[in-house]
Amino acid sequence: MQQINKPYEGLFITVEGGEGSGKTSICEQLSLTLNARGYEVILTREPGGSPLSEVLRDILLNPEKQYSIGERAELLLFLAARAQHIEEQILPALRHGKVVICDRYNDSSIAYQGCARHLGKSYVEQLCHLATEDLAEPNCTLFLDLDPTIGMERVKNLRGDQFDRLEQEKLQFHQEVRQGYLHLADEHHDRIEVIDASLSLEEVVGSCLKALEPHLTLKPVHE
Ligand code: T5A
Repeated sequence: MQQINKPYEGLFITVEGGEGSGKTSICEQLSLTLNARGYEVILTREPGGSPLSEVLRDILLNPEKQYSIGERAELLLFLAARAQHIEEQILPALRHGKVVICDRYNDSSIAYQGCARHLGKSYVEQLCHLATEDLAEPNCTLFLDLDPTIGMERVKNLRGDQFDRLEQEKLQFHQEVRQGYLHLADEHHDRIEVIDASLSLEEVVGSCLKALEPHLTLKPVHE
């Protein structure tokens, strides 16, 4: 298969982190700020972001155990959701020169399925390449680093005991997710910015904008 190197003009930003690390809040704030600065921004999420991918999201996150999902099936479902998302949403937006902010992407699969589920980092990386054909590689990834105890406490304060299927995993699982991310950040320090997510939301937004500044070389659509 022909590999195309960055066949688009847009800017691809991904936001990563454990449960309750503040990704959704940060993605919304960044979208508002960049929009106000004249960029055309698409805010999207994984799993999800396209009609099929949202159906797969429901299957993957549903805490009611009407069916079991094995570890490999879980990985492949996340990747199927991503393959459709990239084709239908991410790539067209990047080709139109837009800024795409995506709440989770390949690094989530590597940290959760590769590291915390122990499927193996390089095995998951290879399957991520297969699913995305390397068509869109993030220009910058913001990893919101937070102690999982604090993250789960935030989720609990927000939603009570209504945890989704992955949030129901033990603390050890979430600690392994964090370690997985930290290894990735070490390995890809040119792409992944580690952001201290224990600070106030305002401060975290500030750190994220500072990290993004060097990448904001696109010409704003409106001044
Ligand atoms: N997954 C996903 C995989 O296993 N493999 C994959 O390949 C992919 C793509 C997705 C799940 O799927 C897994 C990972 C996840 O388990 P999701 O619903 O998208 O599930 O869940 P999360 O992405 O984890 O989102 P959460 O809702 O759990 O948390 P967020 O988005 O990180 O946090 P947010 O912004 O909703 O904030 C949570 C609470 O904290 C507060 C907010 O106001 C909110 O109440 N908050 C702060 N409080 C204090 N200080 C701050 N700095 C705060 N920032 C936010």
